[in-house]
Amino acid sequence: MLSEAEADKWKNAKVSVTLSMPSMDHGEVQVAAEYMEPGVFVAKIIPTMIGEWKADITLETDGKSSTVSYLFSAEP
Ligand SMILES: [Cu+2]
Repeated sequence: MLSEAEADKWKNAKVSVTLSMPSMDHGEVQVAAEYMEPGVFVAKIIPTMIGEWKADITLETDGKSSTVSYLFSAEP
């Protein structure tokens, strides 16, 4: 079980997802992820093009932020 303080920390965390295409230069799409439960956030984004995309997922909590990047391919 999480303590109340730990649970609050998750509820107050901010998670956002930024999508871009590394091989193209048409900018980024940023979406805030919605809190579901501790450790679980959901963001729904529809890539606008077929091809290789990069998702930068940023977690902000206690004034600190960390980012992880994923590469994925959008297919029809
Ligand atoms: Cu593109």
